[in-house]
Amino acid sequence: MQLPQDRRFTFIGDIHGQANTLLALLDKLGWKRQGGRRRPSDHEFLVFVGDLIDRGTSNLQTVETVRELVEQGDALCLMGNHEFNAVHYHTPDPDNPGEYLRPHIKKNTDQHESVLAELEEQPETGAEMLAWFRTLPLAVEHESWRCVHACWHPASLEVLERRGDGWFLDESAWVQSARRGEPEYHAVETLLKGPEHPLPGGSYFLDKDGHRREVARIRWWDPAPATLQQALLCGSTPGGANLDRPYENPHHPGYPADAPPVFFGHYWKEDELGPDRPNVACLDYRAGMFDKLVAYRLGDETALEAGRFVAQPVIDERPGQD
Ligand SMILES: [Mn+2]
Repeated sequence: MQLPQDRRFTFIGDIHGQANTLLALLDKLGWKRQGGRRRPSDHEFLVFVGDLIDRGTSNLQTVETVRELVEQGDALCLMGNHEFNAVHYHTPDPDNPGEYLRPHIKKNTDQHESVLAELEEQPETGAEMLAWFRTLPLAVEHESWRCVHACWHPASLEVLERRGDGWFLDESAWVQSARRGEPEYHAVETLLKGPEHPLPGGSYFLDKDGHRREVARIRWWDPAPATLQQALLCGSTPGGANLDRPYENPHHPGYPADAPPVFFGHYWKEDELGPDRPNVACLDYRAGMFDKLVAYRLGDETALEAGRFVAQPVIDERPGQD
């Protein structure tokens, strides 16, 4: 995989099946329809951070729109945890007849429900979509930026196959990536879902789907969080936990202040638009919760700028919404 020369790069956060919101964002970015295709404004090239699907109302159209942009040479799309999970959900487990690489338990089926409903209407689309998901890079590096769905983690990248500017899961590694204990499993967990850290003994919080969790996501990009309060990302206040205590994690990744800017999604942000550090930008502003879809237009700035974020509020097309 080779990145194009002489293009300006714009990064787009998690879409989660909001196709008309994506089209509205492309309009806002100045991409005009010409002969049935959307063409870039001003040599722009789009980099999608992944999570095209799940939760939304038009998943298949979102995939089709992004795939068209990729195939015409105007975009690349990284694999998000939702694309990865979809491949596993639909792939039979070769070692356990009747089972799938991602078990069809209620939690997993619920998370994928909006896509399953659309595939029931258009069953012919599924196989082709999943085959395309399998080809997506898990990380991409350019001389002036890096991109991954959740966490930039050099040790995990070493487990993958590097081809040109991207890192991929080799066709033979898909089964290992479903087996806890295999290096591929842990690499994918870290890159696409992000590292986690246990809460203090016995405490828990409820995540965005109401599931009880005893480990929390961390601000992996922070070079050295001093306390649990600073390190942990918890959806709601952990039951009974005192987070004002030292954060001790010898595996904390941190992101070096002198590295090229890194773009990712995955971590829901409710804050004002803006970078998380001068060279770190999470672009997930909760399109999956009908909030907004966000892009970052990279120029030659040395520190990322709030003014370069572009937001499109989600066009809510659920029945009863206006
Ligand atoms: Mn996401």
